[in-house]
Formats: sequence, C-alpha cells, structure tokens
Amino acid sequence: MLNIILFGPPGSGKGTQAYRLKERYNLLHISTGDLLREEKAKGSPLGLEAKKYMDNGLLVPDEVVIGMIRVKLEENVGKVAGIIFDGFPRTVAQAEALDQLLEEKETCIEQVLALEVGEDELVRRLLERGKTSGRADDMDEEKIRTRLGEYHTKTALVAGHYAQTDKVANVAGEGTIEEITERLAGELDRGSNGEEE
Ligand code: B4P
Repeated sequence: MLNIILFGPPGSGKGTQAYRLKERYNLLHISTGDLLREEKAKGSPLGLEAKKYMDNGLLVPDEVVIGMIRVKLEENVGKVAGIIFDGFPRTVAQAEALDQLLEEKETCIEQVLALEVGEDELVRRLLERGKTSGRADDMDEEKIRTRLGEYHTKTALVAGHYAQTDKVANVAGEGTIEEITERLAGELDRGSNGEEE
C-alpha cells in the first residue's frame, strides 16, 4: 500500500493538495478535520464534544481522533491501493498509535510530505477562507493564532517522530496550487520507487 502523511500547519494546503493527490494516485483520503466536521454537523455526541475544541482552535483529544482512525482503517485496509492521511497525526501520541494500527495490518507509512508556508501567508489564507467557509475557527485571527500555537507546541514534534525513519520530505508550499501538486508528486514518484508493501 502507498500510505502517505500530508503534514503541515493549518492553512498550508493539506486539504487542497490531498484531494488532488488522491485523484492522481487513486488513494483513499482520510481527513480528521472533515470527519470531525461531519460529526459536528450530525450533532452526534462525538461531534458535540469535538466542537468545544475545534471552534476555539484547540486540538481535539487524542483518544477521540485515534478511535475514528481505527474505525476507518478497519473498514479500508486491504481494499484500497493506499491512504493519504490529511491532518493526522497531529501529536506524537497519534503518530505512535498510527504506527501500531498499521503494523497490526502489516503495512506502514511510506512517506511524510511536509508543506512549508510562512506564518503571514497561513493567516492570510485562513482569514480569506473564513469569509465564505462558515468555519468559526477561520473567522477570527486570535483563533487562527491559537491553532498555529497548537501546531508549534504539539504537532511540529510529529515530524521529529518520522525523521528517524528517513521518510520526511520538506516541500515548499507557496506558489500556485498546481505547482505545489507537481512538487509533491515529484517527491512521491522519487520516494515510492514502485515498491509494494
Ligand atoms: P483541519 O480540517 O485539518 O484544518 P486545517 O489545518 O485548517 O487545514 P485544511 O486542510 O483544512 O486547509 P488547507 O491548508 O488545505 O483541522 C481543523 C480542526 O479540526 C483543528 O484545528 C482541530 O481542532 C481539529 N482536528 C483535525 N484533525 C485533528 C487531529 N488529528 N487531532 C486533533 N484535532 C484535530 O487550506 C487553507 C486555505 O488555503 C484554503 O482556503 C485553500 O483554498 C487555501 N490554499 C491552499 N493552497 C493554496 C495556495 N497554494 N495558494 C493560496 N491559497 C491556498
């Protein structure tokens, strides 16, 4: 399986690029942000719990997110060519849980693609999206700054977790959406070497 993590701060283009890579490589796209927003929209107990964190720019507790991923892997491993993880893992505990869940399924992460974008550009993009997205966490610069703070204190460490495995590629995340897709695809084509898992 070609299992990839698309990594980067909020607004770095993970969701945007994951959609394009999923189409190109025929992958299953798993976005924890989308899954949590679906639960919120349904008003499920999980969604109501998640809302308290998401609307304030904070990370949802690990056990909630890991539980969702476990269900998705149970449903899909063995049935798809690979998975692109978007917005997961966001903490070292999530990364360790993902490694273990994949190992139980006799597969692993092939590559971690880390998008790099300057902080001013991140804030600009998210405020721009906030004009139309209806997302409470995109509309207020203070909440965006909180999300960036969560990224720096908790999520940035995830790159270190994978750095030991030599699987992380840093990719410049500024430019047109098409240019960035080509950079990411270049890394994937170089890294996968057609190896089967
Ligand atoms: P996410 O849904 O993952 O949201 P995000 O970090 O804002 O990134 P997203 O993928 O949506 O946006 P993108 O950068 O593509 O998470 C939302 C919240 O859910 C989190 O704050 C947290 O509370 C919770 N959550 C999710 N996963 C979690 C986990 N694992 N653990 C705990 N909590 C979790 O795009 C941003 C904007 O930039 C878009 O408008 C896009 O059009 C634009 N853009 C993209 N590329 C561009 C480019 N090249 N040039 C100009 N604009 C561009």
